[in-house]
Amino acid sequence: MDILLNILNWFSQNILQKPAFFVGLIVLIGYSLLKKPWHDVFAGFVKATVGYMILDVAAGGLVSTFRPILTALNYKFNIGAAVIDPYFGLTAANEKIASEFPEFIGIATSALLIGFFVNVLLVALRKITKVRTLFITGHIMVQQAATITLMVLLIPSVQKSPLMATLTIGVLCGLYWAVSSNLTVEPTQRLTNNGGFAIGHQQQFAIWFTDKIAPKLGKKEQNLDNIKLPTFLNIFHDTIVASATLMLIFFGVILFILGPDILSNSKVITSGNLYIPAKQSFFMFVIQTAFTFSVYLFILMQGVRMFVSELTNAFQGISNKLLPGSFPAVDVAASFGFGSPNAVLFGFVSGLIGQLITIVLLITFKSPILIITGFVPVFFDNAAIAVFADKRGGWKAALILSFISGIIQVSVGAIAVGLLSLSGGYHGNIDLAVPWVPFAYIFKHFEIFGYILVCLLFLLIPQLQYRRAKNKEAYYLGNSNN
Ligand code: ASC
Repeated sequence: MDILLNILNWFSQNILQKPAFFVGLIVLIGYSLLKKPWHDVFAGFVKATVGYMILDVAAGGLVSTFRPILTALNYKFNIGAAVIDPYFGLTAANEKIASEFPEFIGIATSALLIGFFVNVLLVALRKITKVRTLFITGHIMVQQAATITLMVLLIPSVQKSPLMATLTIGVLCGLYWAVSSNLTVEPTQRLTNNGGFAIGHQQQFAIWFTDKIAPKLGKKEQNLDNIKLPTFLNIFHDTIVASATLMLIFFGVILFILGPDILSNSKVITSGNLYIPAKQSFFMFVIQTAFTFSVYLFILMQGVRMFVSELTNAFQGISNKLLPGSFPAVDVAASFGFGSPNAVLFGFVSGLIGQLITIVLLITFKSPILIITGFVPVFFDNAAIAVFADKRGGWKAALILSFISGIIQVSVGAIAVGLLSLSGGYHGNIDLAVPWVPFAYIFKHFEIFGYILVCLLFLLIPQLQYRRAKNKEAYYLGNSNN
């Protein structure tokens, strides 16, 4: 038993929570099953792992450069509030568990493993469950397991025993990972022209909704690539030019409002890459910071291209031989390389405006809970929503849906902070607003029956998806017309 536990722990810490190696391992297994020569198997493993590590570098760089700017804005305007960002949310959730439920420390990690195996089981039984996707984004699973732990602990009977808590949380996480990513199969196949992967991140419900509603909000022909710009504005069809210019205006204004004193104050900027080297002019610092955005965006796309192409080829081995008709559900950034490149920026800016307006409203109406924009949700969620929306309903759909998402992230984030009595932060990503905050209310009011109800709802969703699929055989192939 001990040996088994040690193996599971090793797997969880070194593979499951390190998605680069997880993706590498899947490629290795996939190519081996396809009976590729060993040197191709090795090359695929290296390219997929390194590609994912490149994506990590870029995502980490974006987060560590731009998150402190938002924190500094909070300092300048003296808003003592919760930051909606999964890393702040993870810290806040862990602190709350440590102070109020000390005997439950560490259960989120065991729940994570249970959740993963529940997901594998649901895919293995896909003929019955209709679930086709395996969620493999480990760093996200860690964050979500912590937040979901707090939600499930709203149920008094779960608070009685750590074992009961671990099982209930694990099963619920597994159901969410499997079912939510399964919802993104068709939207992602449409976006990527049958790219062979799904999304396993923090906005699967939002992507499904976007894919359904976007065609009603605008015309797909009027997408961001097709917009006719006056000749000189054509330079903005280039992502590097567009992102650098936009960020120069956008963060330029914010950085000038903050000024060099705050930005070089080590008490305010406590983490990340952002600091003003003593000899650099503030003006040049602003330009450099804004351009850094384009650098990371470019790196991100490069990494995505590398690992996605290996993963999609290799997964054919797994979906032909091991788990027929299954898809890997990966980081949402993988979708950024498809559709219009400018949709990423467009969604970010539109979502941010939605968030800022809502924050001003919270302040104006003297809300007891204030929220501060966190970089991860406002960028990754809204960029993804715009990419999917633009593909199906053009720029209008992208604008409207990422704007609404910004409003929901802040307003429902504030409700979550109150409900879970958190201090310092909340997870903030769109799925952790809707449907998760309503679910948390259901747990609070209907207790264990509420829990059972939510589990049943999760089991029902793929059944409905299957029933509505026009072509049942193609359902397992992720046919984009379904
Ligand atoms: C998240 C999160 C990250 C980023 C990254 C995007 O939600 O926690 O680190 O998005 O996964 O590529």
